[in-house]
Amino acid sequence: MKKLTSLLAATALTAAAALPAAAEKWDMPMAYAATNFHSEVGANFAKCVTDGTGGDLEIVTHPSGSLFPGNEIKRAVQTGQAAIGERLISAHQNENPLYGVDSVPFLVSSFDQHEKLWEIAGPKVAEALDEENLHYLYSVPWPPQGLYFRNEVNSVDDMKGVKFRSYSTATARLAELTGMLPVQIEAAEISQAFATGVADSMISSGATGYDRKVWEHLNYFYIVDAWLPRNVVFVNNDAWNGLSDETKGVLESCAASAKAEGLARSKDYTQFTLDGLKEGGMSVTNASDTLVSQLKEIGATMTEEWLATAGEDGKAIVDAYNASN
Ligand code: PCA
Repeated sequence: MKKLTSLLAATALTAAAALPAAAEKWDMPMAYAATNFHSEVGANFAKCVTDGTGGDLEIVTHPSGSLFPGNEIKRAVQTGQAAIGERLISAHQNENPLYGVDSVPFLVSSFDQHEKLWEIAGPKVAEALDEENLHYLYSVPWPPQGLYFRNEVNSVDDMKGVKFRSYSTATARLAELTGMLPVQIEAAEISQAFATGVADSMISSGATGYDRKVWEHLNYFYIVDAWLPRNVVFVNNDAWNGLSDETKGVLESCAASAKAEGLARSKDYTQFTLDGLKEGGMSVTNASDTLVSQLKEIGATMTEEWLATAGEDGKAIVDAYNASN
C-alpha cells in the first residue's frame, strides 16, 4: 500500500512538472459602452496582453458597467474583487483632490495642453493610487467637455433650476454655481435619465452624447472646452506584485500602445461625434460670449476651491504647468 501511494505521488509530481504554469485570467470591469473608444482600446490592450504572454495571463474586458457599475470599479480593484479595471478618475475627487486635477475648469482646453498637464500631474496621481493599493497602468483623455441642454441656453440665467446630470465632484459643483440641480448618473444610465426627465442637461464630450444617442431627448450642444477628464486603467497592487518581470514587461508595453492609440482615437472622435450630434438633429454651436464669460468666472471660483483643497501638491502641479507654457 505504501509503495502504491508513493508511486501515485511520484506520478502526480511528474504530471505536474510537465504542465505549464497555470494560466491566470483577469476580469477587467469598464464603465462605458463596448463601442466607445475607451472600451475598444481596453479590448485591444487585453488582447495584446493575452497574446503577448502566450495565454499565461488572459485579460477579459467587461464594458458597460456589466461586472461592476462605474462608481464601484475603483473599490473592486482596490479590494481585489477584480485584478484590473478602468475608471473615470475625477469621479473620485472627493477621496483625493488630486484625482480632480483633470477637471479644473479652463486650466486646459485642448488635447495638447491637456497632455502637457498630465505629464506633470500623472506621476502624482499614480503615487496617490499606489497608496490605495492600485498600480497605475495607462490612461486616456475624453474629448473636451461641452454643455448639453434640452432647451436653448444663452446665459447662466437660462440654467437656473435645470436638472443636470453630473459625473464628478467638479460637475456637481458647476451645477450648484449655475443654479442647476445636480444628480449623479453613470453614462450607461443617461439615455434613460433623459428619456424620463430625471435630467435635462449635462456636461460631457460629443463622444458620450453620440454614444448614447442623446439627440433623441436633448436639442442643444454648446462647445465650451471646459476640461478633458481621463479614464485610468489600474491593477490591484497584490495582483501586480504577483506577476513575473516578463509578464509585467508585456503589460507595460501593451499599456504604452493603448495610451497612444487611445489619445489618437479620442482626437479623431472629437469632430466625428460633433458632426454625429448634428446629423442626429441637434444644434451644435459655440456657447454665447455672455455664457462663456460667466462660465469663466465660475471656473475661477472652482479653480480657487480646488487649489485650497489640493494644497501644496496641487499648487506645484498648476505652477509647473503654467511655467511650461
Ligand atoms: N464622458 C464621460 C466622462 C466624460 C465624458 O466625456 C461621461 O459623461 O460619463
